[in-house]
Order: sequence, then C-alpha cells, then structure tokens
Amino acid sequence: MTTAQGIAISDNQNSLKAGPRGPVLLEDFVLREKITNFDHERIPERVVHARGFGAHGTFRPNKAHAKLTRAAFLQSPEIETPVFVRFSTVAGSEGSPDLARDVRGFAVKFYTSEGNYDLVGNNVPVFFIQDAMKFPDLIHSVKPEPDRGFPQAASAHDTFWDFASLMPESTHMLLWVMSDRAIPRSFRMMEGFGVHTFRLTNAKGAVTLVKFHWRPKLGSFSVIWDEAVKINGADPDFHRRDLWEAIETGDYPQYELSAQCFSEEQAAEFDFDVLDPTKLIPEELVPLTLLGTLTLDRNVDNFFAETEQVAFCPANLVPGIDFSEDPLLQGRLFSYLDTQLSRLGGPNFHEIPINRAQCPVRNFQRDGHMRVTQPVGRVAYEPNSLDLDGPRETANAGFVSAEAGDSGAKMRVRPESFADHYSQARMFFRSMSEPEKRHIVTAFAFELGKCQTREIRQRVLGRLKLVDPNLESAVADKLGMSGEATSLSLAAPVRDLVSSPALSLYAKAPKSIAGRKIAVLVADGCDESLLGTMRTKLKSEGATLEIIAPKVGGVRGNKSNMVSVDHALVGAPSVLFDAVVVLAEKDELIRASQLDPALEWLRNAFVHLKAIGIGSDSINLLEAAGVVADEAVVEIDSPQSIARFIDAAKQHRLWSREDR
Ligand code: HDE
Repeated sequence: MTTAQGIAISDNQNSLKAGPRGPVLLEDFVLREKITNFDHERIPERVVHARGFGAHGTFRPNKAHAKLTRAAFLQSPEIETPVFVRFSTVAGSEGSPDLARDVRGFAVKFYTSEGNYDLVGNNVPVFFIQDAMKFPDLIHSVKPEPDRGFPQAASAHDTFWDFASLMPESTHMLLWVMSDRAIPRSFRMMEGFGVHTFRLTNAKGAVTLVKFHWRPKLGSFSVIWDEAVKINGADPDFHRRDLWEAIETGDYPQYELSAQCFSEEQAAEFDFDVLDPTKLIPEELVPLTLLGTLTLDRNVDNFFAETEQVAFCPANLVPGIDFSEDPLLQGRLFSYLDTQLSRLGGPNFHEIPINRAQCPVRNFQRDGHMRVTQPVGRVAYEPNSLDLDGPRETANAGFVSAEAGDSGAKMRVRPESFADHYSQARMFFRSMSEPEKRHIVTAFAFELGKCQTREIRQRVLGRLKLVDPNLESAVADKLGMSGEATSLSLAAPVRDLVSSPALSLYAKAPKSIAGRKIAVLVADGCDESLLGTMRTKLKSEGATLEIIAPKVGGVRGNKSNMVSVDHALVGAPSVLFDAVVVLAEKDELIRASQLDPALEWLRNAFVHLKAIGIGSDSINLLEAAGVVADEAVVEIDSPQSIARFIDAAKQHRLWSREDR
C-alpha cells in the first residue's frame, strides 16, 4: 500500500502521535492525504436523474442502413460498437429508492469509430413541457419542497400538482407517469424513446425524419403500486440489483433499436407537430424500422468512476444524425455540457476513461483543470505553417449539419401547432387495457389525495375531464370530490383519435417467464424431488428459482439431504418475485416460529395477482392466508402440475383477481 505519491505505507492503522497518548502531529502526511481524499470523495449529484445505474454492452446493426444514414456504426451488421448505458429515475436524489413512481432515463453512449454518439432518452415517448424555458420550473415543482426538504423522490405533493395543473401541455405526459410505465418491473423489461424528432442524413445528403425506440427483448412489464411501495422498503436497490445479477449470471439483457422514419411531407400531413415533444407518433401511423440490437454484457468495475462520472449530452452526434428544431431539444443542447462543468469540475471531463471517445481525438484545445493528455509541440492554433502534420478540418468526412430550418423574426411564442394538449392524452387513455385504465385512475387518486390544497385537486380534475369524462368521474369518485372539477377553457378542440393498441403494455405481453424470478418457500421435510424438477423446468424456461426458508442456514428435505437456501423468509418478501411456490408444511412453519410471516408472504403474492404453486402438504395454508383458489393457484403434486404452474406464471398476473 502506498500514498497517492507512491510512498510505501508502513502503518495504515495508527496516526503519527507525539508519544503513545500524545497529540497527533501535523506532519502526518499519510493521515492528512488519506482524510483529504476522503473529504472530497463526493461530486455534486446530477440535478435530475441523480439515481442511476449503468452497464457496458455492444450495439450491432441488423443490416446496412446506408439509405437512411451515413453514420458509420449503422453501415453493416459486421460493425460492433461498444456502448455504455445508464438507467435512472428523474426526481429522486442519489440515495432514493429505485421504485419511486417516476419517468426512467434511458441514456446510451455509443463509442463509434467517428466519435461518441449519445442517445439520451426516457422510458416514456413524450415529455411534460414543450419549451426548455419551463424545465427548471418543472423540476423545482417535483423536487422536495424547498422550505421543508421533503418529499423525496415523489410527485405526490402540492407543488408538483400545482405546477402540472397550471400547465395544460403536461396533461399527456401525466397520463403516462400515472400509468404502470412509471413503475417498471426491471430495467431489462423497459422500453426507451428518444422523445424528440431527429434527422438522419445519408451520404447523398437525403434527409429522413425519425423518432427512436428501444424495445426490450424480454417484453415490457411493470409492478403494481402496492408492490412498488413494499419493494422500496424491502429492497430499495431492486432495479440495480436485478440488472447487476442478470449480467453477472450471463443472462444478458437485449434491446432492439428501431426508428419511425418519415419525410417532411408526411410530417406536414400529421394532425400534430413533430417538433412538439408532448406528442408521439402512433406506430399504427408510422411503423418501426429495426436498426439493430443492444446487448448489455458487462457490469462496471467501479460505480463512481463509470456510472457516476459518465457525462451524456444530446449534442454528442456523429455525421449522419442531426437535431430537429424541437425547442425542448434545442435547450438540452446547451444544458448538458454546462452541467458537467460544475458536476465534473471543469472542461476536461471528456478525458475521464468512461467519457473518452474510442477513436482518435485531435484538436488545439488546451489546458484547464485536470487536463490529462499531454499534447506535444509548439503549435496550438490553426492555420499554422509550423506543424504540417497537425490536425486540420476535413470537409468531406467532417460533421455537416443537415440543411433545414426556417428562420424569421425573433419572437418568444408557442407555435399554434403545439396547442392541442388533450387529444393524444385521450388517445393514450382509451388505448389502455382495463387493468391499465384502473391503475391510472388509482394513481391519480393516490397522488391527488396527497395534495393538501383542494383547489389544486379540483384543477387537475378539470384537466382530466377534458381528457375523458369517465377518467375524471372515476378519479373524483375515489377522492370523494364528484362534481368539483374546475371548468377549464381549451386552446384547441379535443379530437377523438383512432386508438393505438401499441401503447398498451399488457396487450403485447409475451407469454414467457424468461428473465423472471420464482421463489419457493420451503421448510424442513420439503419434497426434494419436486424441488429438483421445479429447478430444471424453470431453468429450461430461462427463469431463476430462489429458495426461501425460515432460516438461511438451510433445511433438511424429506430424503434427509440438506437443501441450500438463498434467503431467509424475513429478508425475501414475495414482492421481490414474479411468482411463488410453497412447499412448506404448516407444522414445520409453526415449529420455526414463522407461520405469520409465511402467511403474509402468501397473502401478498395473491393480492399482487401472482401465480401461486402450492404443495399438497401446504394446502391448509391457503385459507389462513386468505387465498381463494382460482386458475392461477395450482396444486403442485407432480411434474405435470409444475408445468401447469409455469403456464399460469406465463400469464404474469391474474387481472380478474383485482376486481375482487
Ligand atoms: Fe435531461 N438533463 N433535460 N432530459 N436527462 C440531465 O444532465 C435537461 C430531458 C435525460 O444518465 C442533466 O448530465 C433540460 C428530456 C436523461 O447521466 C441536465 C431539459 C429527456 C438524463 C439535464 C431536459 C431527458 C438527463 C442532469 C429540458 C428525454 C440522465 C445531469 C430542456 C428525452 C443522463 C446531466 C445520465 C440529465 C437537462 C429534458 C433525458 C441538467 C434542460 C426531454 C436520461 O443537464
């Protein structure tokens, strides 16, 4: 062990003192250096998206996309581009729980042969506001209220809903954040969106407008609100642990990158403005074109060095990809570089390994805090005649902005084409399945129930009434505020759009348990052969089995073998799993003083609509736990019954139970 200067340390236990009981000496450079470094370990957390988790991976195109773009990394399926991805929540600070109701960031850095390209998106395709001017207000409203410093990582408070209710343009996004999308089951099961319209340019200069989409191969899933609340207590690191473990065990998450491609002429025909980030393009109108696949296959070596220091910026583009005039995007182009100056301490953060381009970087930028590279020679300017091998601009290979954009008189205005704030919100709500609609209603009622100011609740109800009177009346009923909605005026008429089935999470849920976690609760005397068969069958489906028992040290099975246990019951509530099985006899649970926790475990799995497998010897636990047998409660007594349980688990949730 050495100091930072490389001097070997003889004693890392004791500071240098004047005598065994004497004062510590100022000359103890070993102690002072160690403490100084410790004192400065933290850097300012991100103002938004502070809570995040990253991983490395690769991106490979499915075919050549030369017609669409000249971007080198999209030219051939042979080209594998390294990437770093950081998922995040928006509102909470670094230590907040993973399952807050919130939008998730989905930021991807492609280290391409032509420089870094950052696609800094979210898991929701629209945004709260239309103009960067409102971003600080939006974020201040959702962050802890400044006088009291709470609530943390929550939108369920007066200032957020006060702001949102006064910003009609936020209505569409509110529907998304009150939907199950805002409480994803896993980063591995979450969609991503570039949100803004971008431009792709091919080698001939032809421009295509695009919206980017990420689709997880495992399908998109969410937890339900009561689970989210309980998971935040039981495992605040639920999402990061899930991603870390999947990558560690070689179960690499994959996402397809697609684009909705359209022309300026098509865009002019749409009944919304493609520069308005509160609008999406229904897939039924413009289908997705597959561009390639991202695979996350390597965890970070050091969370701080990589996940914390990574600096994304929507202005990091490569030739062949370009911005649109979306005023929100334009504001972002300034913000990200600016924020890194205070977060990472100066202009040289691009030299930190996680941010470094993986292609040659040559220019005459010099000096500044923490400059790491050491340029040689006397020339740091251009044009010059003293260094003919030095960097020069390259007209043919360099980045050229797409020819586009109107310009006119300077003005601070919102385009009229941005004025319809409700039609797509209505389309979103009406495209949901019944359970999804139900959850949106309960989420609004929960959040508004936390607002102390009655007028704010009334104003939100007023907005919801414009979205859909049924939505408003259901929320008002839950609040006990029927008939109280504020009457609000409209800037543009609300239209009934064709519904978009592609927006429903559950309508397209794959019938698979790949990537899922199934828990089996066992106790002494449990059926070892059923357990063995269960493990094999789940593995062949790509799912993981975890064994829960009263004590973590293990249990003795019915053939007297020790069965190893993954978690003690107290540390592994059923909210952490996708489906559960009980192979523990009641008497054994009583003997272990764990009957009540076991019943709670089972009751929660039932209330959370999960498939339950129940060993024949454990059936008497059902009634005590308040479990009513239905098609997702399967008695496990044979290999065939295990197959039936797996089929039930593939339905993910038994929604009809929610109607009870
Ligand atoms: Fe961001 N955003 N943002 N944002 N954003 C940041 O940059 C900002 C917006 C998004 O994992 C910050 O490095 C402004 C939309 C993600 O490190 C900051 C506006 C979308 C991440 C910032 C927006 C995003 C950020 C904070 C309105 C989805 C996390 C620290 C004009 C398309 C990236 C940082 C990561 C982070 C500003 C709106 C996504 C302050 C001003 C819309 C995923 O610069």
